[in-house]
Amino acid sequence: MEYNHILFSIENKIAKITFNNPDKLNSFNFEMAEEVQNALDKCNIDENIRAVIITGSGKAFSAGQDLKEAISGKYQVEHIVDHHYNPIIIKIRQLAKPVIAAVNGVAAGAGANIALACDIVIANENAKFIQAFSSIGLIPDSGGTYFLPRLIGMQKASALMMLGDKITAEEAEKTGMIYKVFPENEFDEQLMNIASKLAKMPTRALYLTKQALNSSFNNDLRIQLDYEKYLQQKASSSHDYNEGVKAFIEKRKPDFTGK
Ligand code: T3D
Repeated sequence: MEYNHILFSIENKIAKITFNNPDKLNSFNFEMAEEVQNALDKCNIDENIRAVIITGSGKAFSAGQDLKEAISGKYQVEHIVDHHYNPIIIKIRQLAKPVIAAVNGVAAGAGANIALACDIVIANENAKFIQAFSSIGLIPDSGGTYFLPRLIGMQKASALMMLGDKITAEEAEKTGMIYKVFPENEFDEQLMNIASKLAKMPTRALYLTKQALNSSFNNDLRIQLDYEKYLQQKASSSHDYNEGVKAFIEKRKPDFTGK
């Protein structure tokens, strides 16, 4: 597929998907949503990729749905949600590699919630997060009502979603909505440090960790313990488990292959 609304690159086992519609703050139209899904599929399949970055070009991460497309009457809202956002969220959660949201600027509406679906969310100090939906008479989608209360608690999630407040990256870090905020001049370097570290880690174990976390809030303790046992057995049959233990005993750095 040719990409006209995103940039896609692979370097040192790290794939980067960049929303690239900066004049409209990287808001999502039909084609862009398809391109993002296609790129996520590539990241999942390509064994050479061991970490994925999602970010935006220009001053925004993403302002969510392109509202001009939304009111054009071309598509039903439910079709947009079904076609654009739900598959993106599922693909991120099922992707067998860690996904980092590098929130370089404002993240609003579905843009904010796509970031929150990622495994690790970091933000530039100038970034802002806005559950912008209530300001235009919509409800939060793209998994917002699933992830946000789990990240920051029901009360704060409910207030942010109803009031549509803009919160800073610093506040987002404080509330546990995101992992870390970095100063603008350090952001790219810190992002690459995290991505490079992840790309050298036991990818399979990271994926199994993600699977455990995906079901953590839906299981009771006994079922989750059983699921951990099942996933741990799988992890222990990997090349990287063998290598990790050998390296520890031999007092050297492990050379993980991701298998
Ligand atoms: O079909 C459905 O709608 C269902 C799906 C819903 C999913 C959703 O994501 S709903 C939520 C949609 N997003 C929003 O409501 C956010 C709208 N944008 C804003 O509130 C503001 O732009 C921001 C707070 C994000 C940033 O403000 P600011 O002052 O930094 O920038 P700006 O001047 O508002 O925007 C710059 C340009 O981007 C401007 O274009 P112009 O006037 O220079 O030609 C603006 O119109 C455009 N832009 C920003 N967001 C969108 C957009 N164009 C289309 N769609 C957008 N979402």
